[in-house]
Amino acid sequence: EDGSQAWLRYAPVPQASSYQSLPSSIVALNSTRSSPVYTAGQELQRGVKGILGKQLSVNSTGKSESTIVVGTLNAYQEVFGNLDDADDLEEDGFYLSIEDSKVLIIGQNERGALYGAFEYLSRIAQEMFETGSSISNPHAPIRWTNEWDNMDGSIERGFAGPSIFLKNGYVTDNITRVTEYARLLASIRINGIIVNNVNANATLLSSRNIEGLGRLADAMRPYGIQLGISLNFASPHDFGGLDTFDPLDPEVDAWWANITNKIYSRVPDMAGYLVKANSEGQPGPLTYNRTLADGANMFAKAVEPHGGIVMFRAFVYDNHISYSNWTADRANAAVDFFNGLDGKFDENVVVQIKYGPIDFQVREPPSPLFSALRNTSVAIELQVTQEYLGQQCHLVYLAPLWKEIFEFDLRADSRPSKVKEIFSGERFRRPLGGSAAVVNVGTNTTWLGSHLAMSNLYAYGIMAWDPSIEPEAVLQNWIRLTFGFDRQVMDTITDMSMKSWPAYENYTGNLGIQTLTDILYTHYGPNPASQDNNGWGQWTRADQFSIGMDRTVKNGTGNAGQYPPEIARTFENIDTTPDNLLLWFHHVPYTQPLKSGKTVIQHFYDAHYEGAATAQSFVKQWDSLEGQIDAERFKEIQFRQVYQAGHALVWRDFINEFYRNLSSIPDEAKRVGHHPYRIEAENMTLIGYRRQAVTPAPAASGYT
Ligand code: BDP
Repeated sequence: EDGSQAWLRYAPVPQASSYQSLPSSIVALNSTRSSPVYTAGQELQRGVKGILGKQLSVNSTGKSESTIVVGTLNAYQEVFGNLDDADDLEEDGFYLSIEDSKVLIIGQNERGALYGAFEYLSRIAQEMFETGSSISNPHAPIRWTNEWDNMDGSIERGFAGPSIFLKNGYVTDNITRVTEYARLLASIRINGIIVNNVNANATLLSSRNIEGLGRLADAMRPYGIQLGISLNFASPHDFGGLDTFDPLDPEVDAWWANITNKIYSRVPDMAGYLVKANSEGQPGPLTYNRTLADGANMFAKAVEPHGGIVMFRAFVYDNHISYSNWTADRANAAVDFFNGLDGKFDENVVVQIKYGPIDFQVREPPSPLFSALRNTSVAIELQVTQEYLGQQCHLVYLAPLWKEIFEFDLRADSRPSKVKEIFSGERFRRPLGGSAAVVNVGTNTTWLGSHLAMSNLYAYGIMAWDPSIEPEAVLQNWIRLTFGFDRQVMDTITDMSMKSWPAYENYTGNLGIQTLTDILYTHYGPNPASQDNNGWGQWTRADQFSIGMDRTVKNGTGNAGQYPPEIARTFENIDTTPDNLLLWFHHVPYTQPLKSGKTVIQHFYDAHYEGAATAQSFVKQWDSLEGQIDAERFKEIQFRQVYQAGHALVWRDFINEFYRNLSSIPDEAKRVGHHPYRIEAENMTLIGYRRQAVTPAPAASGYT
């Protein structure tokens, strides 16, 4: 078990033999090889063989009795007549009916039919043999991943080896893993992949690479997945040889139209473009005093004739803001930069907004931009790759974090306005909307570099389709599909996973202070000192007396005022701000009492001990599963858990020492600085060892 099959292992189920009334064949109502319906037929055959041990034939015609019929509604009705039960199908949706030996899997389109097939297989793989029929429609049309892959094959913030898409400056020749990835993503109902980094390199637009993109798209098409690419705004200048990239220059427009036509002639179903502009040194329309909307619309016009869309990132900010300015605030950037642009974007533009106002931190309120854009389609951006959240070396099950954001009610116009209703397009009646997750899979057989991290990818797809689902339920399906039916395995991995985000928050950065990692480069390991005194704006404003960002309107940066009035009032007032966002919105003395009665600083000390203790307990919990899980995955996960337990101690002591030194307030429990069982390697006399710098430095105590 090397992890490559993820949740699609199709392992035999214990009660296979008791499942008697199995259909005896499969009818897939399309035999074209690039059709997702054809894929569905093949997948059903493979899955039923693996799970139930029965070899079914696949045909493109046949009767509907004792058969699994899979196809689109149109194709079904042409052969078998009306199917009124499927009337409510929406785009990409499917109807699934299981009646003993007769199974109907009907998609609104071909992709939907494939999703239905995967749903059926997921059920039988979990021994969910109930009969009945149901319709499943997506929450939103856009359910994409973003991959931050560079042309040289490296991956920005990727933790599972080099790219499966790009190598040595070109699209890779070997697309085996691309096909496998498309299969995995189709099974969780993802319908688009952006294959290259948002910090984009224009050489992707060369003729050779366009041909390569064509090959990638060909590999994904049978899985109903559309390819998209990130663009570098300055391409007409840097790559096309023009002397400008001004979005309002007709020559620039023509250049984009031309290159876009060229791509579409090789990839006629390309999903569209993703654009990061005027952010972190990337070029953009502001360079020419044009608006962000001018920039986005230039691409929108180029893809519009082809039915493509433009995902325009809201992650626009200035990374040289002045720390000495008490009212400067990076959290204000998105609303400030998009101010006045609502309604000015073309209909095929979707503004892609990171879930929080800063940057994928362990705890953030939702971005206020979700409630500010009423006449613009939006999507939420999440991260499956654990950039600030332990980089797959720490177990952090992210679905509970996402769920909190999805369910957050922003109360726009004092009406129910959950974030999930905004990005689906429902709340402000937008035609487009959805989600994108930065995944950054690599060539490692586990895809993400860690077996347990795959619950995050699984949960992302399932929740993009249906955000109302509970994170624990999603997790348990994933556990059954990934590790089988053992009760202890189920209970243990559930318990570890559900405790993992709170534990990580506890031993990294709590009370809304952010993750406290090294901020300037690695985003890994404790480095609270790096947060302040720079232009990046992920500030804590910690000094010897007090800590936290004052984001109030009254005395601070005004960020609380970017939310609709009811929410703004909650965050403006220290008494109504939840403890877990206290330091996000308020600058307080270390002795400020929390709702629990503890002071801020004592909470820091206690939480860091608690979080680290939880990480220690994961090792024991995992060890108790020895023999219940195949040796390969058992050992690999054990290795990570032991590492996490050690690194959690580094985190705990580093952060506690840092704030004890800064505040000069001792830990009431007298623990800080007294770790009876811990001796730093640096303090020992070790024979045959020498001291060496560690990369990244904050991964080691004392940096060495
Ligand atoms: C930051 C990452 C950086 C990305 C940037 C982005 O550290 O690598 O380029 O976000 O999302 O979190 O554009």
